[in-house]
Amino acid sequence: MLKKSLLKLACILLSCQAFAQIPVTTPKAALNDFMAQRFGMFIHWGPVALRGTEIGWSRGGEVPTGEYDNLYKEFNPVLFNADHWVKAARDAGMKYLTITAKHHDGFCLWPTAQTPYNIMGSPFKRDVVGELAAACRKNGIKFCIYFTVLDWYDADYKNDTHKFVNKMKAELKELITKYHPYMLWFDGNWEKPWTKEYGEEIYNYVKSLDRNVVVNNRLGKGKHPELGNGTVGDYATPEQAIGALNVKDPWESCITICNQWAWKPNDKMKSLRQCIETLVKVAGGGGNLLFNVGPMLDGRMEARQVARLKEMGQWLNKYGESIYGTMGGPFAPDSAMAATRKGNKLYLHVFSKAGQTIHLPQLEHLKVQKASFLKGQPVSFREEKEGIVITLPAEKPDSICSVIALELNGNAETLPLIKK
Ligand code: FHN
Repeated sequence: MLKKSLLKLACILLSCQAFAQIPVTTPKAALNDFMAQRFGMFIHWGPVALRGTEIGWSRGGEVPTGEYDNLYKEFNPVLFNADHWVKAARDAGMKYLTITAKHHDGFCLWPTAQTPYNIMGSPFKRDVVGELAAACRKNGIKFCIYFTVLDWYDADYKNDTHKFVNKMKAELKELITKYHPYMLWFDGNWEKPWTKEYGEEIYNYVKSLDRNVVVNNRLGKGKHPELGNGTVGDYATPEQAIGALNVKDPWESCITICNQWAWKPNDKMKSLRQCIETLVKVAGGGGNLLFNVGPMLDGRMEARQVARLKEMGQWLNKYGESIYGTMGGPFAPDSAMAATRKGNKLYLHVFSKAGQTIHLPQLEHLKVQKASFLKGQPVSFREEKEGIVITLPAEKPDSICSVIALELNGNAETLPLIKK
């Protein structure tokens, strides 16, 4: 009797929820899992690689519109090998990979039924999105998709946005049901045709197809680096910048390894120091880093970019414990160091700029019990009234970023943010 009435009550509650249209959101567990990944690969690629100019933005500029829109007829990147791209991500210590399935130029890297302007219309005739999804699954990398809501190729985007949004839903249904992305990276929300209401409509549609897929904050009309008014989506996306220290809201900085998002011959590439300091400062702020490479017109990634990523992976092989699955803070990153924490460990990432002595404020209710380089020698420290003084040896383990692990007498994640 009781079981029957409980079942009846559950049905009533469920129908109330449906009736009340309580917005469906991404489960916290899915977002926490995403933030624990810390480091992903962003890939901007398409027929524009034939010209080495910026994807989308060079259409009608450096590349006349008519020429740009016909590049796909020459696009035949025969050296494309999804396993090689995924290996480059894995060797870098990256845990997820995000491909521009469709950028603002409207070209689709998968065999969509919604427009002939897709990879099957090129001499290449291979499902790039599908091959990458399979390679990611095979190699334990989480597969993610970049999808623009802004489309400079499809006239319906401006002239019949309602029809355009229905086409977008059909494209998203193909992408979600065929490739099961872990995360969706929307983009292009700043132009007039797009509204917050369209963003909410697409977010709810995506959630109806996959409740757990993580969605960035570029479906609404809010600002990218924060979650606030106008936001539609799960996490903030500061761009080409290290996000502000924030351990409350999820966020991910997207930054290029070179200057351009898409491949550019002889583009300036970041030094290893810049790459490692960027990753460490983002993690120290509590965020993820989505680090972008632009593959070449023949389908290969530049050897120098792959080599740089591999060097980042070698650093992470040694010190990844202080990056993956950690919480940012409790101090804001600065030019000398960045801090992360996990359980009773507080990790100090000390850049070569730091002097021989590090001064930290008191850690509120916690004390340092032990200090050593991560997987290395003990480090001398003393607790004073004003705070903690750490004396570094002249020789540090790493010329770019040495990691000190402070073992505390309690959970470091309980510390509030502390001004240094
Ligand atoms: O216009 C795009 C740009 O091409 C690139 O895709 C970046 C990546 O975050 N997003 C837009 C600029 O904010």
